[in-house]
Amino acid sequence: MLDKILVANRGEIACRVMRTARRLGIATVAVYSDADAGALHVAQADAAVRIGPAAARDSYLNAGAVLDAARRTGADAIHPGYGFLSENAGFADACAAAGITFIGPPASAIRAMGDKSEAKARMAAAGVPLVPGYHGADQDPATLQARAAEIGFPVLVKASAGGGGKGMRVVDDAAAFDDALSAAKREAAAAFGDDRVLLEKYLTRPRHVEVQVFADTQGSVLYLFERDCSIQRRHQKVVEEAPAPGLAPQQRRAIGQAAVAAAAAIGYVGAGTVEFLMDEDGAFYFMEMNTRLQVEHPVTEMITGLDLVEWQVRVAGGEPLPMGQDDLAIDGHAIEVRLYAEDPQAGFLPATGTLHHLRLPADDVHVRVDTGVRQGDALTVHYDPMIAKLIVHDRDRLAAIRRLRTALDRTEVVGVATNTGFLQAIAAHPAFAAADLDTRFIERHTADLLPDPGVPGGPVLASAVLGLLLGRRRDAAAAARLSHDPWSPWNVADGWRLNDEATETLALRHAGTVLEVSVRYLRDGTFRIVLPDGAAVHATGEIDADSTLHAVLDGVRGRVTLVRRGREITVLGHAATGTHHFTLVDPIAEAEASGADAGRLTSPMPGRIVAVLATAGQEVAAGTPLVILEAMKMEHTLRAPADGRVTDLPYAVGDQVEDGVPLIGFEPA
Ligand code: MV4
Repeated sequence: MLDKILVANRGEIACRVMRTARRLGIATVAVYSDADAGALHVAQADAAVRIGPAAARDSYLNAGAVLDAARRTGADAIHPGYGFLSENAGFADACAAAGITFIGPPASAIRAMGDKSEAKARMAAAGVPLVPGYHGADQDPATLQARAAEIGFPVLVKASAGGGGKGMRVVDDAAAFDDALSAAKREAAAAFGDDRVLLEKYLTRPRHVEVQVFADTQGSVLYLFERDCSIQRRHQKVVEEAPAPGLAPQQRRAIGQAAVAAAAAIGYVGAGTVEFLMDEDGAFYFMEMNTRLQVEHPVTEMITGLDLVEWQVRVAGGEPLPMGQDDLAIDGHAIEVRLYAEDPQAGFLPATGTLHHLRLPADDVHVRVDTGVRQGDALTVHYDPMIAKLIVHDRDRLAAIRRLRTALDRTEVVGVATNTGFLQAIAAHPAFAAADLDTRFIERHTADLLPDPGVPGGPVLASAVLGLLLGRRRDAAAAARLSHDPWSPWNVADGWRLNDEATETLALRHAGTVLEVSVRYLRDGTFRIVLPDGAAVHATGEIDADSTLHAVLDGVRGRVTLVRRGREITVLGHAATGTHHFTLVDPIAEAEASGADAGRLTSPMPGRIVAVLATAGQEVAAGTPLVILEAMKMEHTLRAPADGRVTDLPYAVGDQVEDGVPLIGFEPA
């Protein structure tokens, strides 16, 4: 058994690995960048070593620094988690050379699965089903055209050096093939420096079904059943579940055995995932193999009752697999969703900020929350914007969906935009309940999943206003207690006026719309709020210590979480009401702010300029794309905020820019 494991990762996976290590009585070493000095995974480790500045390339991707930390702390093993160095064959070799156990597969297996074409060739040789296609070395356009015709259109042209959906092009008929091939080769050459392509039959409604495999150093290989990860956005998984809905036992055995054959063919050791495309007719085809523990491994743990990190540790320590294939069985159904700091209403742009309010569902027999953050933590652009994974389990899929909806209802985040509402919409969607899944689920149901935020209903707006008024009253009372004259009338915030009840007009901004309400302070200390549509609401209530607003609106008692920070008010209700952010409009503060950056378009995060689409002096219409920034593995297009003229473009393609730097000078018309 290993003695001390250094976890070469951060966030929820680092906390998760250390949780198992502690349970097994193994010492843990965390590594951290300057941005993570106060992070949860550092606090939970027995020892911690700083490995560099915030940027991942200088810290968590710095193999030398990680190995040095292992040597300095006497760690006899390194767990890479996922991402970062987890599929870096050179790092696996370096660990071996340093006499440190790499908790993962041999470097040779990582290399074998790293090249997509080589991987497919080896899978074909091992009898693992591949999508009908052509992976040959002859790249003559005439040959490719002929092979495409044999495959039958529609055909997918894929960059051999590509992956993750990059460099793919669908060709619907023979007439379009030549142009599409030329474009695909140009893109592949530009993106990967290698213009080789492969051809495949295009599956029009595939599901992404992956199989968890495990192999030990004595040659045993098992499958731990499958996961359906079809609900993805831009090749980023959003919802994962186990087992895959609707598979017959024979199919389950067949895809499991195919995955075992794939792992055995490359001499695999440790935890691995073999990804397949499953067609509507139930046929499955090898897509790729991931030589690491996956983000979504908890759903497999929940249906098998196993701890996959414990298996990793034991296998890395030379032990045989703890169970045989016939000992494994599926119990119930599990679903995982990834709670991200991103703004679905802004094209899922990663969100940064501070987690001023963070309330996640409590763990119980049906709910597991894996997280690496705490209330008060800052989320930066340096790393993946994951806040937590919510994993639920129950006896069957519909019961698990109900658990998921409840868990999402109990998820409250204020301080950064999140995808909570988007996840709730998926969990509530009839197509999800019907397991009508394929990789274009989100694309097909976008209108339902991303409705316009719209103007919030009366109770939500009234609650926000009531929260503001009660907060002001509480702040005034606190100030009075601190002042030299607690009973001074200047310390009262009840709008008292001689001979009449006071009234006040408030303006709140919600999703870009300013909502005006008027408030009448009634003699009994309650309020009469008139909403923008003219409806009047009698309101009273109180806010308790944990930000719960107990409101009585027109005699109806209700409860929402209400978080106020200065002029920002967030109302978090149930799925039906969702989360609504309001900003109290302060005309003076807004006038000061708007003068500062009018017409400047600044970089939303550190990144690299990949396109400049305008020239200084050019007149453009509102919404015209001007600059494209690449950051966080995504492209972000900065557009003209209004009709006007571009006055300055200080950066060129290829320039690295920091967060907040002005990228475009712009004069509104
Ligand atoms: C395909 C396909 C349809 N037909 N191959 C996308 C990324 C890479 N893993 C393979 N991908 C696909 N390959 C054939 N012959 C559709 C996809 C695909 C996809 C696959 C799995 C999960 C999400 C996806 C999203 C878009 C396209």
